[in-house]
Amino acid sequence: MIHDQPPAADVLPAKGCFIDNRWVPAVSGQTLPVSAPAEGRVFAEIAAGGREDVDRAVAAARAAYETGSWSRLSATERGRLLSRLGQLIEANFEELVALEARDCGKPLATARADITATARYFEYYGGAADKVHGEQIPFMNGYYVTGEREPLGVTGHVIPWNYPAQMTGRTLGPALAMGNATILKPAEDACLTVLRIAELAAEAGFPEGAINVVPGLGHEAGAALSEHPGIDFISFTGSPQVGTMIQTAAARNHIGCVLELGGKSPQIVFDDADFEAAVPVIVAAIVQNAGQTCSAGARLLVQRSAWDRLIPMVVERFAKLRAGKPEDTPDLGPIISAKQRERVAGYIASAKAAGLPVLAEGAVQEEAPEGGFFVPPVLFGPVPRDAALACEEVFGPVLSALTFEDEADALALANGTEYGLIAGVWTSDTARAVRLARRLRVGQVYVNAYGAGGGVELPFGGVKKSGHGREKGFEALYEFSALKTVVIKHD
Ligand code: TXE
Repeated sequence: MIHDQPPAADVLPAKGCFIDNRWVPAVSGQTLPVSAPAEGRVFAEIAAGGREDVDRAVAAARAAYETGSWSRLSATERGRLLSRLGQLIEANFEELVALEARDCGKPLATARADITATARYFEYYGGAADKVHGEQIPFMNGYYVTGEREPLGVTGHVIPWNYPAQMTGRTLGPALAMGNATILKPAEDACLTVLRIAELAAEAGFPEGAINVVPGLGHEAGAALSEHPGIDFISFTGSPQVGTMIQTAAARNHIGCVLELGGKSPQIVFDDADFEAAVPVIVAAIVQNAGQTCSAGARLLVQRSAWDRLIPMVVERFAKLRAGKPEDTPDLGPIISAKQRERVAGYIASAKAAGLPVLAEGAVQEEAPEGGFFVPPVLFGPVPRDAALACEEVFGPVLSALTFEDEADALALANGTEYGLIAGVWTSDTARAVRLARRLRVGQVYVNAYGAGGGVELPFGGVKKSGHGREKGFEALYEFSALKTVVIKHD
């Protein structure tokens, strides 16, 4: 739905596209409505950016890169600006929390954790900017050889709606730290904090063109950015289907990309595990952000000999879960949109129709607004290995419990989906934990813990259909830079 009429009085008006540190309306003059998921009604509008807006943003970033207004600032100066942005995010904490909670429907506690992490991303990459050292390479006598890390140039970033603020810090932080000029296409379903962070970046003193944001639809602004011949690299987080398009476009332009495409991550529980410690983490890892987390622990793999002891503990906790609106301290919020709610509810309905046993079902709080996009959380089990719920990403609060016999079976089951993002192993046998950590085909393994993506410092990304490349941690600084070898003959 595209608007070209002024918004209603209680609807936040569109700010525009953020190009060269200024808000400019989309060239088309059109806007998009944004719904508050807990209320099920439009509460804001954003610019409907398109091809021409992306052209302008790429030109602005290219200028910041080529003139050196951004790319040739010293690494220390870039780091200071990133740290200042982190401080401004903290200074505007409550405003950003309220905006993120309303835009995504997240419980306030989750929004607080998200904005804290967002500030931390800028702080971390601010500190890291001048600590990426080159190297000196031993070579033939008479030669002095160095390997130097250079920015890639102009980087494109397409992010989803599940963690708009965090994802902005995660992807822009390392790209900017290395001296790239950036264009971000946030998701049309939720991006108000992203737009606010762009304003704060201008306030922090980032030069024009270093950070540009073009909101809009995926097949318009997103496609225009990913296909643009003026970008040098693209980072994408979203669905595997769109990931394929992004990588295809990148291949046509002969540029690199990093893709983070979700998962069906397992929590593997052996009969020697500490169940008391495991159960709260297992439940939290599927209801965090209403299950709309790429690294949600969506498969609970339970050793057959542990099933009768573990499952009642999970059921007891799961049945108490309540979905509700951000202010009512619910265990989980709504799904992001009517479309995504249909998708999640569709998985639940098909599983029930196929006769999959429901072990526990949570509820929606009575105070939750009528039109909100709520789905009560459901625990299914035992789920057959070939069921859709055992293999496909639902992206909602649906936990599938499956059984396994022994370590070899657990490994085969855990590695047996098309995805490979993260995994949790619960056991008191350290040798077994190490063997599994080495053999699980994923990007992160947690032992007796589960991080749902983990901290800012931990490199993150997948294998197989979960994508490739790494963001977060120091590794992202290498992802957003290129190594240049310089050979100097001195004798
Ligand atoms: O994703 P899309 P959707 C998975 C999850 C979810 C499913 C669909 O399983 O149920 O994907 O979600 C932009 N060219 N994940 O439809 O469409 C879009 O505007 C360029 C997992 O929301 O991939 C948005 O900014 N860009 C995931 C971003 O891509 C395009 C998080 C993601 O949207 C585009 C989200 C195009 N042609 C969904 N089409 C994770 N890994 O965390 C869309 N976009």
